[in-house]
Amino acid sequence: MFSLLSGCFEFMLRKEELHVLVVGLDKAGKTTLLERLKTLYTDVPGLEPSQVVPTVGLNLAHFEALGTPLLCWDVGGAAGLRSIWSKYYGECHALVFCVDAADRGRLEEAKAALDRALGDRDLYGAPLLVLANKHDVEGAASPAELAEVFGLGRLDGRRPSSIQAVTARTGEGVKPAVQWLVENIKKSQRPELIRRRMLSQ
Ligand code: G3D
Ligand code: MG
Repeated sequence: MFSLLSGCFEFMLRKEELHVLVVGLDKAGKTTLLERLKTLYTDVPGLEPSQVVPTVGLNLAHFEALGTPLLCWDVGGAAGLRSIWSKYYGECHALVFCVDAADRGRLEEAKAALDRALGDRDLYGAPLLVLANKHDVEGAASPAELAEVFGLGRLDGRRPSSIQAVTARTGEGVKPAVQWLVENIKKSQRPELIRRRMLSQ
């Protein structure tokens, strides 16, 4: 009886893990970002950028930030793999869309991939964080430029969104981005929505 009660108590006090899906075109820097998250937030350093290889399956980063456990997935971004993204939409609390801001030649392709993702109703209400990665490269597009290209101002008010410059290779800008994610997921209706969906299954 005691173990049952203590088990229930532990369950009630357990901190909810936030699930963040990281997508974007191939070579945008998603895996480098995940490895940087491990280095910044855990005792086990992630891979150095030179050790990162193109993603075929799925990469995971599990860490705690601002007292909150987070699980980030990075799904491959090559054209043939993008159809897999939607399999994870229903389970994620937020979407991170990673962009190679230095590759202006692929911004329209990135916009098309982002538009397709945002049109999926399984992502309803999920906060969107667009990362303008490779900020270290001279001439990389600024967050303001990307916001213009992606038309982020037109998003409906039920989806909190932000666009932030980061350098996944060095970790610059990553901690403020994680802070935005944690704060905005908690403020959003998404945790409650996912909880209800899980209970009804
Ligand atoms: P992906 O997982 O989105 O496909 P990767 O992308 O993490 O594999 O990164 C693709 C390439 O971009 C890698 O270079 C990686 O080092 C580089 N990259 C990632 N983040 C940054 C960054 O912040 N700045 C710069 N300058 N480069 C970055 P290679 O040469 O291995 O292809
Ligand atoms: Mg990858």
